[in-house]
Amino acid sequence: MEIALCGFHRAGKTSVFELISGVRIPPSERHKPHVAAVKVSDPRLDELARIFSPPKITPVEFTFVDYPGSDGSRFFRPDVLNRVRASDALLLVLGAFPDYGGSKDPPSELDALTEEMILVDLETVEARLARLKKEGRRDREVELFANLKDALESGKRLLALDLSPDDLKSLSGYSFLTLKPFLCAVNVGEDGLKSPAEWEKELSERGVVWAKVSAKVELEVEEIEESERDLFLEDLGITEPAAKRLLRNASRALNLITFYTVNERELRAWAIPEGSSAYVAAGKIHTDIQKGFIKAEVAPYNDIIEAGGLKPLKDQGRLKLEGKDYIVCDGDLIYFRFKPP
Ligand SMILES: Nc1nc2c(ncn2[C@@H]2O[C@H](COP(=O)(O)OP(=O)(O)O)[C@@H](O)[C@H]2O)c(=O)[nH]1
Ligand SMILES: [Mg+2]
Repeated sequence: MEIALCGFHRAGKTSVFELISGVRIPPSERHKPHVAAVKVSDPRLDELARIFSPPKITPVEFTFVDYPGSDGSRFFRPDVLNRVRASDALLLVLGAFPDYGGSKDPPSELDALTEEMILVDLETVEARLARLKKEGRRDREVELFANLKDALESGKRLLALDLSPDDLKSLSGYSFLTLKPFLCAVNVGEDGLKSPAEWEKELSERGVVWAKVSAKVELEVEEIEESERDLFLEDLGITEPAAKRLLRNASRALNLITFYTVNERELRAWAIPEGSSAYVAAGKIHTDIQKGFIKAEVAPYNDIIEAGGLKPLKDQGRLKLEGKDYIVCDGDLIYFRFKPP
């Protein structure tokens, strides 16, 4: 899962990237692109690790990419576009701290970014439509692209359209920006963490998943000695590190659930879209497991904790044996039976 940080120049993208990744970027490196893999902390994985004591524990990882902006109002320039298009999701950084040169109003900032993304997608849609027209086509694809054009022209994200799985599949090669799931990090000043702001309601009413960060201050707090840190955090109204807050929100915004696998070598957490089948989950691990899929032995997390392990659950006959179409639940521990190639 790759997440691209997007936002206007000096909104705080690189600072948020530093917070999430734990990497510190010196001034001489700030104009370069940055990539970091970030492990997602997961209390359930810690609990399972206590039960299974595996030699190796592998949490879910998200890859974050931070692209440098340049002066001027646009972010989605051609050089940035390819990387953003290749990402699975977007983290929109909205500047709202007092020194920020932009609007400082997160909903307007979001609208301005959305408008840019809509224009980029519209260009792709129009080019495709022109081509289809030239070929004299009158099929479903023409109808679909005409619908996309209407939606974009009326200022809608493609994500807001209720596209069928078939349509989504046929659009997957276009990497539309407004079809990518996103969440917002609103970068407020140090006073902004404590007090609720007017824009909060507006963002929430729009169904946007967002979290407040105060990137500069939170980076500074991390430099403070641990023994003194709590006092500062309390003073700022911070109950949880920004990285944790953002990653928790990311899973929600991206509609991801976690399933687990364990063997004598490794306990591992995997993220898949909510609603995925056991077949899709198997493919996440290895195409051989997917191709040779026989059955999935499923133990829900709560059952394992309640029984105190997998063995007692098995002895009580409470392991579920599921087929390819089983819809995986958040927290399932799964053992895949498959025919090796
Ligand atoms: N006062 C204040 N300054 C910030 C905050 N976040 C970022 N900055 C500063 O704003 C400037 C631009 O931040 P940067 O993360 O490089 O923005 P980018 O262009 O979006 O990558 C830097 O000098 C940061 O130190 C903040 O929350 N408060
Ligand atoms: Mg930057």
